[in-house]
Amino acid sequence: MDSVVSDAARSVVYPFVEAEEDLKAWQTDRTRAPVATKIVVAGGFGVGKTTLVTTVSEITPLQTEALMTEASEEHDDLTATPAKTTTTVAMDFGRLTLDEDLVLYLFGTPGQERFWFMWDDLVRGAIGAVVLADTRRLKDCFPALDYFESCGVPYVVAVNHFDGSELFEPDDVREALTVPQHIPVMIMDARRRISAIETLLALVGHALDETEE
Ligand SMILES: Nc1nc2c(ncn2[C@@H]2O[C@H](COP(=O)(O)OP(=O)(O)OP(=O)(O)O)[C@@H](O)[C@H]2O)c(=O)[nH]1
Ligand SMILES: [Mg+2]
Repeated sequence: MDSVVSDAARSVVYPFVEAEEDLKAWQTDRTRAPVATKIVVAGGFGVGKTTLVTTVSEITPLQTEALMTEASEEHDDLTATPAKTTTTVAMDFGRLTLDEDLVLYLFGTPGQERFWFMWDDLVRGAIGAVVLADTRRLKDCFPALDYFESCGVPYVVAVNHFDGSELFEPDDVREALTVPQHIPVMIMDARRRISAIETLLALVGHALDETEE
């Protein structure tokens, strides 16, 4: 399978590698088994988690979408996403080969509060998480930020920019959410593959930085 990683992107995935001659033999051995990494995509209700996993997955993603009915009207605010008809009730699952020896397994969390009890299981063994945010409902991502801060899993904040919503600078979002300086904050579009892959690369780079310490 062709690698989706450009030379520039490779420097994000392998940030410590300066030049080819500095590589150890095991690093250039392309016959070894790929490293499988688990990444979690979290965030508030309807922020675009399922969309992101579906956009980047090279396999048909596993989805657990259930039709939304009038029964959940009082709980699930659809003002920002009126076209939304389904919601994730367990998880999303997809796979992305970043390089011949680096495979990401993506797990999307359910967004609704009543399913948060599943997060501990979904997050077990993950190298990091993408916390998706929507600037029209920033407070919805606080539980995810708190969760990853408290359990020490590296995370990045990705604003999924919805058409028609005001476009903010990453620094404005960082300030509004009081995200520490060393944590990447980016603006992206969960419907665009390149944009979503850039977000995942930023997370992998950040997770490597964090585990290096
Ligand atoms: N305009 C726009 N719509 C988007 C974007 N991302 C997602 N959507 C739409 O927003 C809705 C919500 O997307 P989902 O991917 O289901 O959100 P989710 O976070 O998985 O939702 P839950 O699992 O129910 O919490 C869907 O109708 C998507 O088509 C985006 O970047 N721009
Ligand atoms: Mg979903």
